[in-house]
Amino acid sequence: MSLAYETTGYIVAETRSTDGSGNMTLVHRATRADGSLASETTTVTSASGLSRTISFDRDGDGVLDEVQTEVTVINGDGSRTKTLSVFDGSSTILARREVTTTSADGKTVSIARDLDGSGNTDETEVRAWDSSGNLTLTVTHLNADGSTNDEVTTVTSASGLSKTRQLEFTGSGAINATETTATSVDGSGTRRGPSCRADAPSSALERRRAKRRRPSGISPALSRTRRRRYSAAVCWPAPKRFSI
Ligand SMILES: [Ca+2]
Repeated sequence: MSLAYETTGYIVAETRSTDGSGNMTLVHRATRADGSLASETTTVTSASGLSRTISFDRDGDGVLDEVQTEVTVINGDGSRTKTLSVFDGSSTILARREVTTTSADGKTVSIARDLDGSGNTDETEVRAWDSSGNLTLTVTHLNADGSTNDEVTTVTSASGLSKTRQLEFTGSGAINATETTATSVDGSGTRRGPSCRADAPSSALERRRAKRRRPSGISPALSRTRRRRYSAAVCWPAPKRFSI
């Protein structure tokens, strides 16, 4: 047990204990000057270290407000899958869940997020490094039926000097805009770009979604001026110049 004073004026005590099976319990208690409990956090870690439960009583009323569980499974191929679940204080109502799978070589990380505890995956994120160290990051938002709503893919070179971002916001798979950022290597550190190319919206759905991204200056027409304005709308942050 250790005692310490927090800047808030609470007295903080940490208690560690280990049961016969090797499971470790860490209790973190903050008490007020009058001895009443301000908050308490209990962390139970399994002997293997692969499973952990954290219980929060944030206001010290003796009733749990949130329970988090984190379970890691080592798969047959050497990859690891970690599932983080956040529940209400009763441990029964799921608030959100995140499942992260890391490949054995650590070069691919896939995350599936259920942002509202509905049981469906709302967002996926995949980070993949190739043998040269280039990183491809793909963030996909899913509809309730599991289909793709929109997707942004960002490729960053190993040097970090170039970045390409592709936006797809209809779920069709067709890229709606490509933004590239490059930094020169001439020694002066001059940064060029970003430049952005946005393809003209091909459907009413794309036009609506583009309009939602930035309400002004949207036009589905193909005139050069209007395509520039469309690029300005879909490329975010707004680029300084366009290549159309
Ligand atoms: Ca409470």
